[in-house]
Amino acid sequence: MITLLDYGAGNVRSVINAVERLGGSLKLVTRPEDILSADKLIFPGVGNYESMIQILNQKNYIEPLREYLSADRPFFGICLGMQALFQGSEESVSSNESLGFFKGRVARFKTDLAVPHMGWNGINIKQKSPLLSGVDSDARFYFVHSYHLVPEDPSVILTTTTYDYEFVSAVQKGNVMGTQFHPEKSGRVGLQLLENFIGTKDLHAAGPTSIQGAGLAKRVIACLDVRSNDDGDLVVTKGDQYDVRDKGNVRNLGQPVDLAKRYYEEGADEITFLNITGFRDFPLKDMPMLKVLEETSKNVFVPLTIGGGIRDYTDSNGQVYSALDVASQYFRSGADKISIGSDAVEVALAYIATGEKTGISAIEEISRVYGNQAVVISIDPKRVWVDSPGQAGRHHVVKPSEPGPDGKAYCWYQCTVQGGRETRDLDAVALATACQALGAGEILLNCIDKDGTNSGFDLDLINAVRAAVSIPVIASSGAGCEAHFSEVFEQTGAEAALAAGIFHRKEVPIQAVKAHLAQRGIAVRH
Ligand code: 1PR
Repeated sequence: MITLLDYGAGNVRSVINAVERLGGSLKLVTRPEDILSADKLIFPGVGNYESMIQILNQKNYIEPLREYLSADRPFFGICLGMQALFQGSEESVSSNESLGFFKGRVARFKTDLAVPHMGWNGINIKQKSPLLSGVDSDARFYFVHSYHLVPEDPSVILTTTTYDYEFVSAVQKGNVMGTQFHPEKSGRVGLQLLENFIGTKDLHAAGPTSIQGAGLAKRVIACLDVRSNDDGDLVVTKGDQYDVRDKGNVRNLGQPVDLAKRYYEEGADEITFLNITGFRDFPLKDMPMLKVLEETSKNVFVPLTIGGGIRDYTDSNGQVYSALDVASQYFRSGADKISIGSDAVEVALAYIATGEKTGISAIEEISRVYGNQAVVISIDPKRVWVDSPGQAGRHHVVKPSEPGPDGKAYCWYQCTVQGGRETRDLDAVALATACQALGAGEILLNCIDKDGTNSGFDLDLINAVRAAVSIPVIASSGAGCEAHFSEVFEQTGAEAALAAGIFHRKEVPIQAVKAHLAQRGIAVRH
């Protein structure tokens, strides 16, 4: 029996699903006594260190956890759950006590690379531990974090990982261990690691070793635009420049749960669902979408993002729901990240106008509770062509290699809301910058002009936004062949590339994209 410590934030459903997939039975900690009666304890943590430690203190979990750990009983901390084992974090400003089982602290990444460190990275193994049995040297795991461990005692280091510099990515002392990466989100190899923890009686490491691992991979993401068709069935659809109707009917390219499972099996590094009519239908009434997430997360062990309709909402009875309520429901149903489109534009406009953070916008509230890494901003810009940069006013202008209509040489990228139906006086670079300042952790950068055209990503747009922010950027819209992926990774700093149409229509399999990237010397996860 596995006992799971759920302190109420983040996506514990993924861990539950992974343990159940491995045939394990699971019990949740609901009282401090449950900790001491556990046979094996898993502590998954996502989000903010400070709020995690606060909750552990409020629930009186600190003392029983210390007692459990000091008796060398099997413990597996994931991400924040591992960080809690140390004496404190730069993320925490209060004097709340952490577990202090290991000496050392948790520090923020100091790098010019994008932070959070997000994606599939390798591990350099330093101890012969049964936890890592069956893990190949070229294995990659899913990381998502802005802070990393700085242990005082080098003998507790189980693995390190390189992100600009080498940092400690897993620790172990006796039966107590933890990983910065998320095994429950790391596909087959992650399940192997969890199985090792669950199924191995003696987990003690058998001495030092030195096995060099792989480096960070570029991510290939499959995107599923989901909406109800005219018969009321929830289907995966796909637009041409956001027009999802063909001869008047909503295109139906398959069932969301089936397609997500297919892409997971074919090697997608992440799956993104966009509930494209979420701006007009209240998502918490749209239970099928929550079901889609629940079902998908039972079979798909890579990160899931969900977007559409994340905003404050008042229903017909006057009941008020905050964007945080909507997001929380999505996280409980199996999402690892949420994506905000229309609401982010309105919030950014207000922030730019006043220069003040309200502290209650969707971006701020959700990132405060679930962490920046859980908040993606989906940008839906359209090109506006001008003769000269001066005609674009204060907007960020680029000079694309090909001129636009009527020979106009410059363009800026105007933000839209409601799936491109309305425009706002805001450009994509300004939106991305404002959202980062408000606490967003990643940018999903679409381009309406390119969407569904199979003509390649908009490299000018991606370069402009990438240069303006220090959070990861996902290039999206226009992928038509394998070479478009190498082009975007070779000519821009995008951390990930997303495609929809070519995968749905089976024109280019995900494996073919990855094989092509590997051939070009671009690191990918196989
Ligand atoms: O505004 O917070 O409710 O979120 C709505 C979300 O739905 C936004 O993320 C917005 O991008 C998305 N959306 C709204 N309408 C459409 C539409 O197509 N009519 N889909 C839409 C946008 C997503 C793209 C697409 C890529 C790749 N499509 O990410 O998947 O362009 O396509 P391709 O590879 O076939 O070129 P809110």
